[in-house]
Amino acid sequence: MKSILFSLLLFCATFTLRAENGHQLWLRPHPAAPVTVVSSGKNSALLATAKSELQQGWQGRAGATVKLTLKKDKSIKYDGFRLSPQGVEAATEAGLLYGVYELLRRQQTGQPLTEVISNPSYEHRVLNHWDNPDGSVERGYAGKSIFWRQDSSFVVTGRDKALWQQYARANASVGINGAVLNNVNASPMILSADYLGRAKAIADVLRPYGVKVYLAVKFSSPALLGGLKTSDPLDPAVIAWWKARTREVYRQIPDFGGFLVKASSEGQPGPQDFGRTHADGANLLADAVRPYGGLVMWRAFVYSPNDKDRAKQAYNEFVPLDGKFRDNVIIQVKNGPIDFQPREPFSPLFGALKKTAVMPEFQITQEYLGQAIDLVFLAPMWAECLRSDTYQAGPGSTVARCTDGSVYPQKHSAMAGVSNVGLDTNWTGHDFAQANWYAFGRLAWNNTLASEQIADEWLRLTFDNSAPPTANQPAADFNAGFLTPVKQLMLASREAAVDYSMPLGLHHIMSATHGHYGPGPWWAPPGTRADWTPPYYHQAAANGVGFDRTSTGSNAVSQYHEPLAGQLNNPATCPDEYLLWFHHLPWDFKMKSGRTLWDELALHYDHGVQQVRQFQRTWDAARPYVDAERFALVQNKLRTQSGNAVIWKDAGLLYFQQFSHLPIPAEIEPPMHTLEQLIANDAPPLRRPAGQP
Ligand code: BDP
Repeated sequence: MKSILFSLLLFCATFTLRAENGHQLWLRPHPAAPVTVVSSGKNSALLATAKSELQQGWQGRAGATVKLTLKKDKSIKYDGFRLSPQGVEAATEAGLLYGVYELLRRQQTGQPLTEVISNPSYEHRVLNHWDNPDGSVERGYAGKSIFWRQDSSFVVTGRDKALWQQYARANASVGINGAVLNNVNASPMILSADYLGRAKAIADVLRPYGVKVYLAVKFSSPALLGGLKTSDPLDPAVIAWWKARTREVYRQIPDFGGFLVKASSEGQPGPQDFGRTHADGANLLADAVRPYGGLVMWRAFVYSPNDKDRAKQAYNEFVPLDGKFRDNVIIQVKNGPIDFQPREPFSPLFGALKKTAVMPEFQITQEYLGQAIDLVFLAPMWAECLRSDTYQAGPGSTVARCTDGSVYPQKHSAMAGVSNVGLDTNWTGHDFAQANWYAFGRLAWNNTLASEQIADEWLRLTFDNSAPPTANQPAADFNAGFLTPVKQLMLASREAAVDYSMPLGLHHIMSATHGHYGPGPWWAPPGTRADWTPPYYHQAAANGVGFDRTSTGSNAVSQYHEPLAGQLNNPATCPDEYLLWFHHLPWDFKMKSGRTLWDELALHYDHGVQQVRQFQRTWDAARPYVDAERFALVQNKLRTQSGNAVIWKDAGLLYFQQFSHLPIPAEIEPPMHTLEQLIANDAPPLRRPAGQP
């Protein structure tokens, strides 16, 4: 009997380990205690979701009763809620659902259930999927699209629906309430009947989780799809076409969120093709969606090859249009003025548009931060941007407060994240990239949340109890043996990535050969647009390195408000992190540390590499607490990251050394490659973990 029991236990343990392929995300099932759920209001789909989540996940007292109460209350905003030991109160059904997820999260992470009011910072918390109609994903590193398929048969299978439901649930559990289903480099076909039909099917699955569907549209759709002679936003036929198409969208998806538009940007058509402004373009679509309560998210990611400093253009184009946009337009602004680099100062558009709603756009998919190979936890990067003081309306006008309605009156507020989700079993390629999806949702809900708390929650939910406790490894060790060191690793990971790739304000020095993964400070194939090549950004020469954006350079610094502009303009007061972003400085420039710029650069590069080595040790020591499958995947990726960090460091140092002619400081690890090797290797892909394309 005993031995049968033992085999059974062993079987269960093995099964538990085998099942940890990461697909459950932070929503791994736990045996639930019985609970009674009492609710006010009619039995809607959202309420049914809330109830079933409670019943599936209840970790509280067996037989407890939880009340879900719909109630208007001045202290509750949007889909916020009041949580108390009795249950959840909210003004909307979505609010009840978010309250339930908060309650379950507290139970699972062992936080007390005191009375709390929680309101979202932003009304709309939206994922942007860069998914193409053929199923490929632009800058996606986790497999094909979960929404669209190559075969274009438009048949919605049971498997599709199951996956969309899991996706919707994951979003709702962290407060995400919108999804743009297709790439900003949009195909006009997205508004055709077949694609709209599939979008409707997706919306139907996402709705019970409070996730609204949006579409990215191509500005020239009236001509390309509608066969009109023009797509001029002021042309009556064009206006009528958008109205009719929008009516059709809402007929299929009555709660459709609205349109996202990339226009007059990177070759995409836009109002400027017709001599019109961004406001003319955005307002055309805003008027079309207005009768249905829809929004237009209009991107400010614009730059042209002729501009002397790409970093300045968005501000130059959009600030003169402040106040000219309809109140259902939100200008979607990337966190930095260039393009999702490992570190950028905040975009000067934040706070500068005072009569126009502005929303931050973050990149969850790690295009410039190691893709699905490197372990990089992005919450600290986003928090750095959100906490930056713009001074635009006096001290304390942080990016967070300038976008969430605290500083400027704005009808709508939102935050967007470019999704890292694909068909991979674990959704995001790297198990730790799930933490970035999670962090985006949590920060969009609360834009002051500490990265430490986000990492803590995510680790507990994603890993706790994943390996059954044994006599040698009791569960109590989890905190000391796993949580504390791995949390440290996560919190240090972004700075490490900056250090081994683009320290001290360097930016855009990656190679395009690897789709922006590896180093390429030399990368400038003949005939390429200068502003797409690294030498445009690092400006390395015998007299120094860095982009001069000071008042005597491109003067991009003047787009920031005082006292920040003055601080950034002076190399003595500019923070080291942004030094080479704003200044071109001699190699022997004396840094705040007393070292020369060259030595400091070398130390940062080396520190990044040493950090990844430390991450490997930390992870190896965490082995007893992690199931074998996820342990091996992360270990393997860290190994690759470690090698590639050395490649980054060697490339940076050896390339810049050609200009500095200075020796590599003796205190750091000497290069393992030659520059010739690295440049020659720029063609084939860098080493990747086994099994990865
Ligand atoms: C860049 C990406 C490109 C996107 C573009 C955008 O490399 O694939 O289309 O951003 O945001 O970072 O529109």
